[in-house]
Parts: sequence; C-alpha cells; structure tokens
Amino acid sequence: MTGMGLGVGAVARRLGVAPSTLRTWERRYRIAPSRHTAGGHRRYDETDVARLELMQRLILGGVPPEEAARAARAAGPGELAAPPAPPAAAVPAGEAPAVRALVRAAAAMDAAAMRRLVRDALDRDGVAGAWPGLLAPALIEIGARQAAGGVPVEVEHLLSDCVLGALAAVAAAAGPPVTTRPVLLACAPEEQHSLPVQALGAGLAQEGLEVRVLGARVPYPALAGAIRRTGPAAVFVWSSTAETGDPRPLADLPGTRPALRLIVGGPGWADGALPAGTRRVRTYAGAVAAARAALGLD
Ligand code: B12
Repeated sequence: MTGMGLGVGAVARRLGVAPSTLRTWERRYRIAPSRHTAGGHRRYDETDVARLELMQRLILGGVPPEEAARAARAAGPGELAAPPAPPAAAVPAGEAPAVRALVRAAAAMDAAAMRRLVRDALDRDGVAGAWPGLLAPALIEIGARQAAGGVPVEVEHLLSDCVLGALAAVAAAAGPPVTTRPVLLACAPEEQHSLPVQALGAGLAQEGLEVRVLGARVPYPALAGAIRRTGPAAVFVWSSTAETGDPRPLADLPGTRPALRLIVGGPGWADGALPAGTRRVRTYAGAVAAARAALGLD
C-alpha cells in the first residue's frame, strides 16, 4: 500500500465486494476511511482496510451488519491484525481467485458484485470458459456450504438467480444460428436444477447452434411433444439428483428421421440403465462436443 492509501475501487477488489457496498457501509454503519484526498476521494490505510475485513468476516460468520460494524469500530490493533476466518468465509485455498471472489460476494449477498464478476467472466471467456472455470465451481462450493450449514439457502437462490440472469442475456445476444436442426435441452421431470441446461443452451447459442431450452421440470410427454414438433438433431436431458434420474422413460421418447442423438448429463442418472445408444456426458465440454457431433459439425 502506498503512503497515499488505497482508493475505494482497490479496497472493493481486495474484499471481493462492489465499491457501492463500501459506500453503503460508510453511510449506514459509519465504517469510514480515515482520510480523503484534497479532491474529496476516499483513502483507506492499512487499519481502515483491516477494519473492513473484520467487518466482512463477522458478517460472513452470521453477525448482523450493525453489530459487525460496532465490533469493527471498537477493535484494537491486536484484533485487527489476527484474521482467523470463520468457516463461512473460508474458501478452499485451491480455488481460483475469481471463484473465491464470487463465493465471497455470494456469501455476503452482494448482488452488484456478483453480477459484475459473472458478467465480466462471461464477456471475457464466453460460456465455454466461464461455466467450467467460474460459475460451476462457485455453485458447487456454495451448495456444499449450504448443505453444511455454512451459508443460508437464500445465498444459493441469489447466486442462481444472478447466474441465470447473466446466461439469459448471453442467449439473447447470440447471433443467428448457423445450423437448422435444433438441439433440445430439458431437465428431467421434477428436476429443478435448470442452471446447467441454461448454461449449455446459452453456450451452444453462442457457438451458433439452433437451440430450444425447455428449462426445469419437463414432463416426458412434454419433451416427446417438443421432439415431434421440432425434429431435433440431439436431445439433452439433465438430472442433478437420483430422485429425478430414472432412465427408464427415456426409452419411450419418440424417434426422428434422421435419428436424433439422446444425450444425458448430471450426477442424478443411474449408470448402466440408460437406453441403448444414449450418450452420457460428464462435463460441459463433453456435452458441447456430443451436441456438435450429432449435428455433424466436428
Ligand atoms: C443452485 C442449486 C439449487 C437451486 C437451483 C436453481 C436452478 N434454477 O438451477 C435451488 C435452490 C432451486 C435448488 C433446489 C434444491 N436443491 Co439444489 N443445488 C444447487 C447447487 C448449488 C447448484 C446446482 C447446479 O447447477 N449444479 C450443476 C453443477 C454446477 O454441479 P454438479 O452437477 O455437481 O457438477 C459436476 C458435474 O455435473 C460436472 N458438470 C458441471 N457443470 C456441468 C454442465 C454440463 C452440461 C455437464 C454435462 C456436466 C457438468 O462437473 C462437476 C464436477 O464433476 C447444487 C450443488 C451442486 N453440486 O450441484 C445443489 C444441489 C444439487 N441441491 C441439492 C438439493 C438437496 C436440493 C433440494 C432437494 C433442496 C430441498 N430440500 O428443497 C431442492 C430441490 C431439488 C429438485 N427437486 O430439483 C443437493 C443434491 C444432493 C443429492 N445428491 O441428492 C445439492 C448437490 C446440494 C448439496 N451439496 O447437498 N438447488
């Protein structure tokens, strides 16, 4: 840190929050930098940053913001210097910095920072890079924390909504498709985990494939109807949990001419019981490759 201290943007990046969050904390909870430049810009020194980090750690640990701010304001040098992160704030050290930042922002329910991190990654890396590199690992980490009681379920809902919104924007901005036979994407009946299907749909659209995304909880008769009406080259069905991964009804889906390729993905499918000719894919890239192969693109 220079003698001038850090500006609000640099501190926000360090904490993985939006700059507006720091301004809100200052306004609402009176956690302010000790100095301002002659032009009135905020300047945070090491102690100011340590105070903010303590406030954030307490909030992530479940302390209400007002109380966290009071404790951070009152903290002496010893408390500010020792940063044993509470379990909720600990992101496995192996995670990429971007994943850590998104998980932190999600745990703090900082929607503005989440949207910025998600949108930047999608702009920079496309869905093919951002889903496996950032979005899926962050979702898995938040899911694991939620299951362990580390974060409340509303965090999972907010992160899902933020990712779904960003993926919808990508799909809407995709150029005209270069293929004609569509790829149909659906969740298995009663399967609410639609994120992978939305990610794959947006990613395939970004690659110029014609897609039809049917979303969450698609009953098999509805999927059958969509197959008859659209004559897809490939049908992708997602199941996240064993409750929705019964493969038997897949055998009764109608065929098309030329024949469609049935692809299944997600940890819910029971191995071994899939209808003959069904392709099971285990990664995002594997799903893209299977869809492209069904269209004769590779
Ligand atoms: C977001 C989320 C939700 C959101 C879904 C929002 C939405 N529109 O999608 C909401 C809040 C609605 C939700 C609800 C529920 N959820 Co939920 N949820 C999740 C979470 C955090 C992410 C889901 C997701 O997108 N997964 C996809 C990717 C990111 O994860 P993955 O499948 O593990 O990824 C692996 C592979 O599949 C592959 N991969 C990754 N991406 C892709 C993409 C493609 C195309 C392919 C082929 C492969 C692939 O790589 C990974 C490593 O191997 C997961 C955590 C998790 N690990 O999945 C829990 C999770 C799936 N949910 C879980 C549960 C229990 C539920 C509920 C039953 C909770 C409840 N009691 O109500 C309900 C309802 C379930 C239902 N009937 O559908 C459990 C399932 C446990 C189990 N094995 O049965 C999980 C695993 C959380 C946990 N750790 O316990 N959930």
